Amino acid sequence: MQVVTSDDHLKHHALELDSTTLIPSWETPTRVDSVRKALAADHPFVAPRTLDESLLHSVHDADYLSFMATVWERWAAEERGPAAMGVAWPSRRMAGNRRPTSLRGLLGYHGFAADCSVVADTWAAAKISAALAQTAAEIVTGGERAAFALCRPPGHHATRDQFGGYCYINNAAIAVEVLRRAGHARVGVLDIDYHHGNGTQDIFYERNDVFMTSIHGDPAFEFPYFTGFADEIGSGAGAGFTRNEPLPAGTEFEPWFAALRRCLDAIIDAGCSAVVVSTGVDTFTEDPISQFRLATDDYPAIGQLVASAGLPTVFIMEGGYAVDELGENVAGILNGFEEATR
Ligand code: SP5
Ligand code: ZN
Repeated sequence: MQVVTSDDHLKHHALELDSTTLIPSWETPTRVDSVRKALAADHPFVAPRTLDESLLHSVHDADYLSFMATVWERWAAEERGPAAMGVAWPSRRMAGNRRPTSLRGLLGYHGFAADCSVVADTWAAAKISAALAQTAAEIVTGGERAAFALCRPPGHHATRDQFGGYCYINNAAIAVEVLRRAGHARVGVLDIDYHHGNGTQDIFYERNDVFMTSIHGDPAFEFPYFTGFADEIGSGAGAGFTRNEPLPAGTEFEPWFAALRRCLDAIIDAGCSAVVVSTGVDTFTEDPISQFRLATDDYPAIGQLVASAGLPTVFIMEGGYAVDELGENVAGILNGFEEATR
């Protein structure tokens, strides 16, 4: 399977508020090395094509995009330290709809979590990451059965107008848009990252041309805390086109895989003609920030099941923070998929 990858992510490494300490983010540049090392022998690496900026505008609001393009310049001009981040967010008992003009105000308005910040090279890296997703989707619309975008930074937490959860541009949504423009009338999203794909859900919540599914740590105990409950099913034209599978801490492979079957069946039943897999492997038992118990040996079966749907498939890298085993776990999914399609 072609793997779309680039070195342009390397200078992006944000700071995150972990408990009470600002630390170098768990979402590290070394993650890409781990995945490349595990894929190099069996999969060709290809470079990204030029980003089609109109895709960014399909997925994100114009005022968000213009803020993100200039936030670092503004932050540096005010000399406020190594990473730009919010300190206050418009929340339930505030009016909240007025877009601020101050830098601190905008950082709160266009962000939603203190696990995420902007450094000098963040926006450049995020745009290349989106180009990786675009390219993988174009490889698939060009006739390949599947492709993998080794995206970094990840994307599934980024909403129409907010960064957070280590995500700035929603790469999975970019891939969906490429597939939609190429004529796929309805696209399925299978979000298997340990965390709820709140951004992807937000972007497609009122649409019936995208069937969004997510399996994740129950927001009753896990980030992002406020979305991903089973009763979130879409609204308006999109009612019935979102499916959430929140699962308890300590979930083992068998119940997790049963949820995956339900999600894939729902995507097939909805008549989707292509699928985007938000491929997080922070479901791994040794992941340092997560609480599911999948083993390295479990990942090939995931790829096999996805392949059984018989659909053109775009795999997008999301989370996974056990860096030493990250590559092997991703390779398990991709190799399982390929073995099933051979
Ligand atoms: C793409 C993705 O997987 N984003 C995940 C963002 C989760 N951020 C909140 C993590 C909180 C981690 N606290 C763990 C404490 C361990 N010492
Ligand atoms: Zn995650």
